[in-house]
Amino acid sequence: MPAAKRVRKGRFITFEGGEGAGKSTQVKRLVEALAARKIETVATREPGGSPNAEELRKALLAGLVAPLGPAAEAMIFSAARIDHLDALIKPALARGAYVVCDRFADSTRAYQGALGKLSEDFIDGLERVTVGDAMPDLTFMLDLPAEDGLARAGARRGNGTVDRFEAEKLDFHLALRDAFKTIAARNPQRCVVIDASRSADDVAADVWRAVETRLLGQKASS
Ligand code: T5A
Repeated sequence: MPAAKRVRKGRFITFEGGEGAGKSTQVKRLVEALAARKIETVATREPGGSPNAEELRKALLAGLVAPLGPAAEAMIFSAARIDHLDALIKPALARGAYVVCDRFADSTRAYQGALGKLSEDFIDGLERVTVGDAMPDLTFMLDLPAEDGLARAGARRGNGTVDRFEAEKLDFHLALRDAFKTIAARNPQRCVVIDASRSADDVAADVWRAVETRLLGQKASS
């Protein structure tokens, strides 16, 4: 007998982009807008989002996995993702909630895949076994010049220490922007590129328009 088709009652939305692009700000804004419509919404983030994945986040952002190379780093980000999906994302979607996540699999494809020079086959395979059919319904790529994003992240951090990825050189962040744009161009049905150099209000308005057009009012798909 064929396996029963998984029914996704909720909707899965992710925000992607470089450092300081405004992802956390927009996750909060979207959650507030959905809550105002009385839609159950779960805000979460990667790496992290579940207790086990938050432990792995500490090691990843402290740079403890970096010496093992980008392939190992991609696998640890993916291990955290498996737990996050099982413990939080899939149960929330199954009960009909909207899940809004700050970074997801596209970050592995951009940071470890494109910037770490891993092969597309490696990343495709890893994504398939990690995420399977749980890819987002809608992904916002917040796009702005790398220098501006790093300046925003720096201003917010104040005198605190930079994490493993913020510490990379400017060339890394310039290439990262291109990597996210490439992902968006290859997945136009899922990804919306938003000019994130504008005010948070303008960005939030574009995000909401896309959510209304692409998700609200549609019937949940399988
Ligand atoms: N990573 C992650 C991988 O390498 N592989 C993976 O698979 C995954 C999942 C996570 C790191 O891990 C890497 C990528 C990352 O380097 P993190 O601490 O979660 O690290 O950091 P980021 O995701 O980069 O998030 P940041 O906190 O740096 O930036 P955000 O969330 O994009 O930006 P936000 O909203 O915090 O805003 C930054 C500042 O700018 C202001 C805010 O008030 C804040 O002060 N701001 C604006 N200012 C002007 N105009 C706007 N429109 C603004 N929007 C926000």
